[in-house]
Amino acid sequence: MSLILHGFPVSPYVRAARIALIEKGVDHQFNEIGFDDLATDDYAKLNPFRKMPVLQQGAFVLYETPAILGYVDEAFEGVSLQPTDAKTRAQMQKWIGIAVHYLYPVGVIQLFLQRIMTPIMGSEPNESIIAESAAIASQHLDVLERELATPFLLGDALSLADILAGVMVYYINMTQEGVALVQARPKTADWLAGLSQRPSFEQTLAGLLVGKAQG
Ligand SMILES: N[C@@H](CCC(=O)N[C@@H](CS)C(=O)NCC(=O)O)C(=O)O
Repeated sequence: MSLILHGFPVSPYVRAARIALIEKGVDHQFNEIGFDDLATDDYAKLNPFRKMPVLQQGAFVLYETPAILGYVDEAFEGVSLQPTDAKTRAQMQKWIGIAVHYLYPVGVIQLFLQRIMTPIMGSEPNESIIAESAAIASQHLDVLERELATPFLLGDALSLADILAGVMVYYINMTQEGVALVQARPKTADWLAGLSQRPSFEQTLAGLLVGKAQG
């Protein structure tokens, strides 16, 4: 049964799902859609909340990125992207929650959107949103620096937590403010450098963002 991932490549959630599919070695098709497509009746049938990504496997349609990541890991052969013991698994869920509830709304939706995407769309960034969000992102990255194991968030093995949190920090690190924050935190900088060099991260950098990193 063919597997299709629908999404716009700049979206960090879409990128995380693509990275998981690549890390897992799952054969799939990436259907690139734009934000206008989210408003169509057809898209509402795939995701009534009109967000991306959506994973489609025949009649099986799945939205919500953490659910997609878990399904990709559990439904297919290949290296496991989730720990098995209860405590480490709970830590993985914790980092997925941190990515969704803290890193994304501040570091991506405010800092990255204003500093990187707003100029790409031809507008002036809002410097006060940038200053405020960079200050809060700094606190988020302090937690990461304090709790990060090496070489991955949970220790020896790449997990779904690295993929989702890693994509968010990758985008924060594209901004000039974010580069300074990451470079001031050596464990975070090493972790992100390691992830960024993986083929899955390299292959999923959206064309629109190539050459836009400010570091
Ligand atoms: N809870 C959703 C969030 C996904 C999400 O916010 N995607 C953004 C792109 S990064 C989106 O679809 N935005 C479209 C919109 O808000 O209109 C998930 O886990 O997949």
